[in-house]
Amino acid sequence: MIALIAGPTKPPRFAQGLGLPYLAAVLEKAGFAAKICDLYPASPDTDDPVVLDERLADAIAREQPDIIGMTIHTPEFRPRVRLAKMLRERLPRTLLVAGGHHPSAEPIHLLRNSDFDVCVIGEGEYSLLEIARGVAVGRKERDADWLRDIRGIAFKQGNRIVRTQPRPSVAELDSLPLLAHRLLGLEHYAAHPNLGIRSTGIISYRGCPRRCAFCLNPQGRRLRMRNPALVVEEMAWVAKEFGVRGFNNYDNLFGLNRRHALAVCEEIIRRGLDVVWDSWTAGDLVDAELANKMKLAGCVRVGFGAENGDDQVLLNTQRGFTSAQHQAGIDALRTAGLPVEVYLMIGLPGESAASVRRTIEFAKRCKADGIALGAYRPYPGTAIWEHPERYAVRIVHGPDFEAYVETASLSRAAIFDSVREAEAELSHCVAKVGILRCDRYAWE
Ligand code: B12
Ligand code: SF4
Repeated sequence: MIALIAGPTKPPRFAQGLGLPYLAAVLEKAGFAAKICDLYPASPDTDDPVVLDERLADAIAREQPDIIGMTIHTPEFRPRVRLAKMLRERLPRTLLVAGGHHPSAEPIHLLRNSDFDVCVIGEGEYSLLEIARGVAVGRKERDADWLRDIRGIAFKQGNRIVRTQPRPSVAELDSLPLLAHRLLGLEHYAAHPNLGIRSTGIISYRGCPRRCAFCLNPQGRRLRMRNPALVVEEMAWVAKEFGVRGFNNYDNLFGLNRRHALAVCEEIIRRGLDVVWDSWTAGDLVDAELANKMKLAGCVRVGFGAENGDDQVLLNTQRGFTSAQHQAGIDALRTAGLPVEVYLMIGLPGESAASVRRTIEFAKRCKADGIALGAYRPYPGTAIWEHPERYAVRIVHGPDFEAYVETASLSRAAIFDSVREAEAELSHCVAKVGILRCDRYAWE
């Protein structure tokens, strides 16, 4: 059996990633038993994350899995390494495999500093399947040479770390089996605040050719589209099979391929599907036609990663659009009757008091239904993390990939003050303003 863990939380929880259901579907199709552990075992007596992890580790250990796969996002580095240690203590011979954004960015460091045996880099479906096949034929030695034949991984071999050849991303998304939603137990999730009902994710394509300097995307640059009819068929199947009519569209940017996005909307409309969904897009991608089709197809909320209101900061960040383009997109969506929530980050390359002012003015005039503000946090594997000097920022590193950025003219304190001042000023003129990320680390 293969146990798969994403960031486990106590219920109620309203969103779940699609990485594990995709991995589990491929494993099951090949005949392996898989289990997804996304929620902690019922523990009404405690909220202590260490105790919850202990209980999860106990529950998994009872099942004696052959492999445990775990998703790691960078901010979750410390608790996931702790959980891996608990699992290793209970299951000395089980292969521990890490995947997702953090292992894709820092596989060598993770293997050197944790109990994980293998890191899967990039999309994990076929690397994990090959690992499972190897374990199934008795290749259980955790540091054995057989892992060398598997592309797209790094693994421990004695004191050395071996990194294999990169694996090309999944070419034919339509060949992937139906998502293993069944293993998530969708009935245990709460209503999604954006939709007002229970929901799950949906993806119509993978990959992103853009090069935002703060982004690491394990899906790679190559755009791969799913057949729109199959995307909509999946939505219909989820609604029928699990009674879930809400969908969070996890396309990196809905509308990146305009014809494809229109085709997805048109197919939902043609089939008369009774679904609601939210999505993320950018200003240069939506116009009146697409916005109207999205509305007709059941879209009820759009998130905009505008990031900043200053065009030079956007240019420095290689974001690929201007604030005027964003405004045009927001206008098109709102005219179509779609609420728009704009996400803004302060502290990107080139940020100054003047650019913060422009961001606040943009937030005031853009007429978004909600504004979410945050202080930019750099992540490993991104261009800014790798080459801060090229972006004229200073990265201050703490333990476990905790880090912050200072620009030539804004210190950490000034960036925090700017976020708070922006929130205070905007709360007078925008219906919904919130701070998404603006916390000091324990070591600061
Ligand atoms: C849905 C989602 C969530 C959901 C569910 C998360 C979960 N635990 O599954 C919720 C809302 C809970 C969430 C929370 C957080 N998230 Co989130 N989330 C997303 C989102 C929008 C979609 C993820 C998804 O389903 N993608 C589609 C699937 C198919 O791709 P995938 O997840 O990358 O999985 C593939 C590969 O990565 C790999 N893989 C992934 N896991 C594993 C595991 C194994 C064993 C293997 C072999 C392979 C493998 O194979 C998969 C299939 O090809 C992404 C943005 C995005 N567009 O990806 C952000 C994103 C992943 N989240 C992010 C972050 C930072 C967080 C939080 C830490 C935020 C916070 N500060 O609290 C928390 C952490 C939660 C947690 N406990 O783990 C960042 C990660 C950045 C980074 N460098 O680490 C992203 C990229 C958003 C961003 N740009 O900032 N998130
Ligand atoms: S942040 Fe930029 S590069 Fe990353 S997925 Fe979104 S648009 Fe693409």
